[in-house]
Amino acid sequence: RDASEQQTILVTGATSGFGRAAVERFATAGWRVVACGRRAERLQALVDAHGAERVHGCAFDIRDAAAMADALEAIPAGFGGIDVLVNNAGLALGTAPAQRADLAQWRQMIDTNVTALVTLTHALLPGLIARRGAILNVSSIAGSYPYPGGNAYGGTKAFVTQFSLGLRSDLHGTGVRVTSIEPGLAETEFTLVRTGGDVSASDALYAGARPITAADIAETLWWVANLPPHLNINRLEVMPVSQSFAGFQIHRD
Ligand code: NDP
Ligand code: 8X3
Repeated sequence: RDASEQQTILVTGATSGFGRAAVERFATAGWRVVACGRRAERLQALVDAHGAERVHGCAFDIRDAAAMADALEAIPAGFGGIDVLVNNAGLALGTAPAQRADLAQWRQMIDTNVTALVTLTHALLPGLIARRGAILNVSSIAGSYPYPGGNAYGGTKAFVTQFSLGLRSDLHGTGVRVTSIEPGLAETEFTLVRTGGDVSASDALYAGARPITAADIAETLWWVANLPPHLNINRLEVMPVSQSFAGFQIHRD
């Protein structure tokens, strides 16, 4: 592909946080963006800000495979095929230890972070291969480093990372690039969602920590997507300087 050719990126979870910042970053730079999420009014705001020829909003619940297929079908022809897929939609629900966790919350995390991600990837793979495109999966440090209360959420992100590496292996020779982006502490609506809307818990977590911002991750996605085509970032772990590692816990009788 000619480097000057306009490209199309599909971003899931585009109504908030990393996804919305990525839409802003790529649309402002002249890419066509397919922006997905449930909150239609937020998608419309992105369309209004950048123009319908630049941003197309797809409002659907990513856990609904039929709605996903309809939304993909409805992408205007003018957007062409998808060159870059950003699998970003996702969530953590709850911080309770496994023995007190809510099974419905576990299932929602798996349905969203894992099942929907593989469903969308499966649907778009033929086109991505034809276009020698790229898949950028938003995983998390929670997929590598366990912490109390991280249980199923960490499990979903370990899946996202390992699935990314497996895709890399399967796509060998196709020219398709695959990256697992693994952010640490980042201030978005993530903690509001995790805590069921507890503003003070969210504010307390980020206070004084200078966390990663949504714009930081949008810039990371931009960098990865615009590398020379012979380079692949396999995994990229990003933390704020304020965050690092702590030790194991030891229980004594
Ligand atoms: P936000 O809560 O700000 O954004 C999450 C996005 O996911 C929203 O746009 C939301 O859209 C979308 N989403 C959630 N459920 C669904 C669904 N069922 N159908 C469609 N879209 C859905 O959080 P972040 O920006 O922080 O999260 C983005 C990704 O980054 C997630 O995968 C998260 O796990 C990951 N991550 C976050 C970190 C952090 O500390 N913030 C660190 C590491 C990774 P809507 O509600 O409109 O449907
Ligand atoms: C979000 C980062 O450490 O809160 O994936 O799980 S963490």
